[in-house]
Amino acid sequence: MSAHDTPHAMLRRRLLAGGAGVLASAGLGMFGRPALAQSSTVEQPFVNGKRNLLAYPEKRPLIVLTSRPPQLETPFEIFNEGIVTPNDAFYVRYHNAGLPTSIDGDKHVIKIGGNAVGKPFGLTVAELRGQFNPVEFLAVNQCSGNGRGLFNPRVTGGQLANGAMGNARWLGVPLKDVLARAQLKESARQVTFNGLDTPIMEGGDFVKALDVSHAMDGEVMLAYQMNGTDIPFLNGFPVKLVVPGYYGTYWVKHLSEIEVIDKTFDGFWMKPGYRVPDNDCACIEPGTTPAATRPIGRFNVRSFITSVQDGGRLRAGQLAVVRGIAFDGGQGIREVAYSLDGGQSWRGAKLGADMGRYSFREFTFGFTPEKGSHDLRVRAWNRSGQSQPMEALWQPAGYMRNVVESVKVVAV
Ligand SMILES: Nc1nc2c(c(=O)[nH]1)N[C@H]1C(S)=C(S)[C@@H](COP(=O)(O)O)O[C@H]1N2
Ligand SMILES: [Mo]
Repeated sequence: MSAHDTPHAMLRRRLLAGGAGVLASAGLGMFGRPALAQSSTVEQPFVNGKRNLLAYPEKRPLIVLTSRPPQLETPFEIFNEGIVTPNDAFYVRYHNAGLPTSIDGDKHVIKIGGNAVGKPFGLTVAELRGQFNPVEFLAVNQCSGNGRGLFNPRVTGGQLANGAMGNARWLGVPLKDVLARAQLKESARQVTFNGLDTPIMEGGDFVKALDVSHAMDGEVMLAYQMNGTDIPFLNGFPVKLVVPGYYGTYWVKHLSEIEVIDKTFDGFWMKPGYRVPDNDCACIEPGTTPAATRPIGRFNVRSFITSVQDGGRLRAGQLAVVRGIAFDGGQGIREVAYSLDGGQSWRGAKLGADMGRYSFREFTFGFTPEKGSHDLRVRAWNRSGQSQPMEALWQPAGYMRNVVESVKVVAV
């Protein structure tokens, strides 16, 4: 696809290719017109929370935070559709506005190099698919700032409710197997990851880094499929780094360059970007400054009711089956408790099938509400006993929210 194509021509080609059942390449008219006809608005659960819903290419209508680059949040009720988040509903997050508009999904090359490899090489996505043994697992991708709009005191940054997360089935190749071909030197300390998107001004290219031991753990994956099909363009087509249990910031999209280096990488998005207070809670008192920071890491424990939302209604005197999801950074969920009285008393919820320790875990509980209002809360524990705070923790970047949320419902 040439740079002269209009957004509409690009979109048409993608749709035509899809119709023929061949998706060798994909293109998006990124700054073309999303489906305005389907536009409507939603009210997010914080002050100044009115947002547009728009359907971008390959997406159903999602909540728009910014349109250039596209930043889209999943409407929360979608998490009640099932344990796997559909591709067309999966949230979208970019930092820089220079997005690729056309990528050949087979010929796209990932360059592997850096000063700590013995043998640099290039790998096409076709080779990635054909020359390695694939692995597949479910894993949650969650933005560090998921729930940032709910911080009190408020903080700057994308004002997200809790829809900047999703659970998908990732198919790809362990990064370890690809790096093995590059002959890492003794000096190897970190591995950096870059994608095709670029900043529109000097500096600020989105590059992330993992320690070599993490990159080589056999779980970090170069994914080329999401939920049994090509990764949607806006989620990183044709290949995305999957870092199970870790915040989405490390899950580099349109992955094009991997470098193994002999020092700790300190590019902007590792330092000062995406750091948390270096203490047990990754939190500080509002208005203070952290004494030291570290790069953000694994998810903490979270749980959500999905079958009814705050302000929702139930039928008085009738059994309500309440459903939800829980997840953590990779230990797996051991227990979910629920409270019908704002957190004063708790009982055990019933856990659904274990779909792997990086996946959402479903839970359910039943109760027959009396007429009036009820403050429902859920709280999860992972297999090492970590849980969620009853009072929200605070930090200046608005990362890692995991308070026990309150869902107030009225039974009528
Ligand atoms: N190339 C590229 N990859 C990226 C980013 C980006 O700006 N550029 N943002 C990261 C962040 S902060 C998040 S939360 C996830 C979001 O993944 P998604 O857009 O597929 O939902 O992508 C990550 N990977
Ligand atoms: Mo993010």
